[in-house]
Order: sequence, then C-alpha cells, then structure tokens
Amino acid sequence: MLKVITYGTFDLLHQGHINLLRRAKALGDYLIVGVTTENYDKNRGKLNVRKSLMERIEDVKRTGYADEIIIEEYEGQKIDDILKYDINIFAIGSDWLGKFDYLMEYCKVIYLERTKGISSTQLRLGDQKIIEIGIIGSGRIANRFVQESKYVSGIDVKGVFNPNIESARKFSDNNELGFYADKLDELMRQVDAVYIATPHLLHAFYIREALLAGKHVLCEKPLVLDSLEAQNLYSLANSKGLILKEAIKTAFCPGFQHLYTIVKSGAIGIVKDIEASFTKLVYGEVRELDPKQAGGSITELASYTLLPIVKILGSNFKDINFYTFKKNDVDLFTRGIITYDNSIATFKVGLGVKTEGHLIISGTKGYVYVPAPWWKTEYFELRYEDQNLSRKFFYKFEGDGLRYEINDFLHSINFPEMRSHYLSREESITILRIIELFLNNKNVHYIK
Ligand code: C2G
Repeated sequence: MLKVITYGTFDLLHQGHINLLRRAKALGDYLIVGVTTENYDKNRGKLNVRKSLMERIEDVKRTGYADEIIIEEYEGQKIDDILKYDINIFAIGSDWLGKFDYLMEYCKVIYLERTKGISSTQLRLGDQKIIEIGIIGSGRIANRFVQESKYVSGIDVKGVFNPNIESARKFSDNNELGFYADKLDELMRQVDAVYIATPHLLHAFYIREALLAGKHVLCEKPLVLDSLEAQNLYSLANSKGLILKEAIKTAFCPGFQHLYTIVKSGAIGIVKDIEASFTKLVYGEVRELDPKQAGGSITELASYTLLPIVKILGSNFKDINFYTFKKNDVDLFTRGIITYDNSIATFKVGLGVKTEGHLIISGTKGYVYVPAPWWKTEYFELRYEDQNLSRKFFYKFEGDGLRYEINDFLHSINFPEMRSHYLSREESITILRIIELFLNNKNVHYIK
C-alpha cells in the first residue's frame, strides 16, 4: 500500500486546498493529512488563522480525500510522522518548492502544482471572505511580499501589474500567480486590494488610480513625497470607505508595538531624547542611488528612523535641521536634529556611510536600548541607574516582517470600524512632512 502524507493549516478551506488534497490522494492508496494546531502556527509566524483546529479538521474531513487526519503540533514532527506511519510520499503545494527537500532522506517528496488565483465566489461565505490582492510593480520587495503573504491567512495574491509585460510575466511565473497584466484596469478588475511596490515617484499616481477604482491600498514607504498630496489621498480613501496604509513595516511588528506602549506607559519617565539610526550600504546603478527616481538615504530610510520619534514625541516639533553629505545630487548620509518644546531627537540615515544602527529612547527615569537592527525589533532592554531593575524583552520578527503589516491591512479591511493604531494617518503625514522639508532644502546644511 502506497501511503501519502500532507500538511497544512487549511483555514477557510478553499478550492486550492481541495485540489491539493485530491492530487495528494491520487498519488497513492492512503492519504494522511496533518492539520496544524494554533500553537504551531503561532510559532512558525502564521497570522490571522480564523477557524479553530476542530473546525479545520471538520473541513478537511468533509472533502472526503483524507483517510486519516492527524494534528501537527511541533517543529520536526514531519520526520517523526513519516517514520511512524511508514510513509512513501510526502506531498505539499509548489509554493513550498525546495523547502522540504530535507525529507527526501526519509521518503519521496512531491511538490504539487498549487492552484493559481483561487475563485473568490466560492469563498465569500458569510464573514469568511478571502481578500484578493494585486501587486503593482515586480521588483525585490514585491517578491518578498508574495512569500510573506503565505503566512497570513485570508489573503491571496492573485496577480501582478507591470507596464513591462515581460517583467510581469516572469514575476507571475516565478510566484505562481493567477494572472499578469500590463494594463492597470485589467488588474483592478480582478482584485479587492492592491500592494504598491514601485519606485517612489510612481506611488501617488497608482494610489489615486486604485482608490478611484474602489480598491484598498497598501503602499510602500514613503507613501508620497508631498505631504499635501498624502492628505488628499487619505481623504479620498476616507470618502470612498477604503483603507489606505503606508507600509512602514516596523510600525506593525510585535516588538516595536510593545516598546511603544511600554514607553508611553511611563516606564522610563518623561522622554527627553530619542536617537535612531539606520544605514544600509548600497553600490552600483541601483534605484536607491538614482536622483531621477528620488533616490537618497532620506527617501529610502528616514521613514523608519522618524517612526519612533513621531510616534513618541508627536507631530508638533518646533524646528528641524539636516546635516547632509551629498554626491551626484543624492544624499549618501544625513543627520537630522528635531527639537520639540520639551525634548529633542536625532536621526541618522545613510546609503554611503555606515553607522551603528541602534535606537535609544532616554527618559527621566531610565532608557530603552534597542540594538541594530532595531527596525526589525526582536529584542530591547529597559535600563536604569539601578541595574537590578533593568529588564530584557524578546519578540518574534519572522521572515522579512512584512507579514505583520499585511495582517494589519487585512484586519483594517475586514473590520473597518476598528481603528488601527499602529500607524495613524497623522503620524504618516508628519513623517512625510519631514521628508518633504529635506527635499525642499529647508534648513539643510552641507558637509563635504
Ligand atoms: N495550496 C494550494 N493552492 C492554494 C493554496 C494552498 O495548493 N491556492 C496548498 C499549500 O501549498 C499546502 C496546502 O494547500 O500544500 C495547505 O495550505 P495552507 O493551509 O496554507 O497550509 P501551509 O501554510 O501551506 O502549511 O506544516 C504545514 C505545512 O508546512 C504547510
């Protein structure tokens, strides 16, 4: 008897799952399906699983393809199961291609073609709606988005748009999407929401087009380079009852969120100083260094360093000065000093200068120290004069961390009445206003 095993969360069971189970069953005589527990999913960083383990098991049972259902509850269990149940074939969807090759030592591993662009009509059962999203742009970050979206239940990346049809096709093939398009309306017709991952200068146009087409928008940072335009776009989203979110990933990750609430609850007293630094050396002919595409360390990285400053000290700063090192009309390093009535903040960003990438928030009772890379907040310390009082905090920051912003975007679409507080419109606009001041050369001092 040929025994096959497959695993999955099988949340909001859809045609993609059903096809996978049918194909897995057809590979042998007996199919065992491992359904993940809530705890296991949490540990592997899968977010937003909506149905309980019992409900998901019932759903798998109802397909009629499983001869036996087991639960998957720990890392490494697949090897144990294969040995224990004397499995001949391990099958899984092709979105996991290569990831389970390590099981070849124990049985045959088959990656089954996954179902591209699952049909939404089947999924709109009651409140269990899967949001279908289209990607505008097909560069590096867009690729990461597809990978990360796998870890958020309830969203399906359906297709991609790029005016260069060849790029769109390649991206769609590599990521096994349902369609690719070089006409914007072709994309808009087929999705509920879009993720914009184009060069900065194109953001404004695509945001507007998407909102006018009635689509929710998640857009890479910086949202736009003009704060008035940002206000207009947020108002447009509001008037149409749509979600518009700026994808500053740090704002949505669990570690940073907790750091923020701890500081706001007074753990280090009154905050008097913030210091945030983020530098990333890049070389060659890349978008980041191209003045025609609004390259430079401020447009590339300041959204991150300004995030803790604006979230903690607010929008009413008094003054700001920039000290910058530019080459070929692109800032390769900039230090900004922002003064408030009762506090001060400094940030450093660089594409051509390397600094220590830490975040330090200093208060009247103690300080928070977040080592590099603080923007992927996995760990921070509360430090006091009396070292015995110091505390360390650890968090998960899985993968590229995009899954947290995707999860929040999805949550805002599904529950529009619940305000998301991770990044408010006012905070987003203030950050953009500061970037705009630099671009308009306000209080910019040059160093050679
Ligand atoms: N799947 C598919 N087509 C889709 C969506 C999913 O073929 N459109 C497949 C997946 O590749 C997987 C199975 O359906 O083989 C279950 O998918 P999920 O419920 O998303 O579970 P997953 O996170 O892929 O679990 O231990 C768990 C496994 O490692 C993977």
